[in-house]
Amino acid sequence: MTLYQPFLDYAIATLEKRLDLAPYPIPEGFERKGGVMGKGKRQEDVLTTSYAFKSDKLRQIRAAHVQGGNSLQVLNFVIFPEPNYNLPFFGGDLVTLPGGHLIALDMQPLFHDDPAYQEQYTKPILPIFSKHQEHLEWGGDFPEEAQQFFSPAFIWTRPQVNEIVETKVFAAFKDYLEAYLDFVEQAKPVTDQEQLELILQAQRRYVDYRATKDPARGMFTRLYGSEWTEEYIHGFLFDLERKLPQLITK
Ligand code: DBV
Repeated sequence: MTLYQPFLDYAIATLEKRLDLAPYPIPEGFERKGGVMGKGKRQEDVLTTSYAFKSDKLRQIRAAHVQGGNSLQVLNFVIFPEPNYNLPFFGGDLVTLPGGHLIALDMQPLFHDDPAYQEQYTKPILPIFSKHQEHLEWGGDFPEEAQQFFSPAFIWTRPQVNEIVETKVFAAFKDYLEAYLDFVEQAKPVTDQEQLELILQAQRRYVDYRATKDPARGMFTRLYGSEWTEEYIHGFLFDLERKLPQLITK
């Protein structure tokens, strides 16, 4: 059992329990990909597996799970709502590298500086945030241009030991996912044309940023080459632009 497998199992079980899930297509060749990292004695087999679902309100729920031994484990788990809901994105980036763990967990807002938006989607989770933040020290610097994509309830931490990931981070992950699904349950479709345009614009900005700045690009390119990597990023991990034609005519 690798470090983030319980997170993935919990997420899928919870989604199945709380939503009417349907499969979301994973392009051929991207469901499962093996590779090798490092050289000689340090050589490690690395396996990347992908998971994807949708529901009536959630356009794409997807996970990328990278398993490459003790010093390379990643679970990147993101939920992209249908663009006729003002729901935030659920964003989890759980990363273990030779230098240690790096954990990002948030409900990433569409509208960063909008008090009404924060009232709706940040205020209700502040108690959960405070409870977990107590056990998870702030992780320090992160890219300034990324700040606009995070909420005031952003959990960002670099735990020193596996045990913190297995206990405190896992507890936060569970609470955030449950709270997110509460938001999904309550969400009502937006019909105002102007609002719809703002939502789509905000979704595109977010997805474009993440596709362009994907911090995993280097790792994937070393493992699987740049052709596979670019297709994985634009055709699966952050695929909104490719799906726009279908969305607009819906
Ligand atoms: N990150 C992804 C995807 C990954 C992934 C799809 C499938 O978006 C993994 C894999 N994240 C990943 C890896 C690293 C990070 C780091 C492998 C380490 C990169 C390295 O050090 O070589 C949050 N993830 C990070 C960092 C941040 C995030 C801030 C540190 C990168 C840095 O300091 O430059 N999550 C990430 C992020 C956003 C987000 C930038 C922006 C909206 O939601």
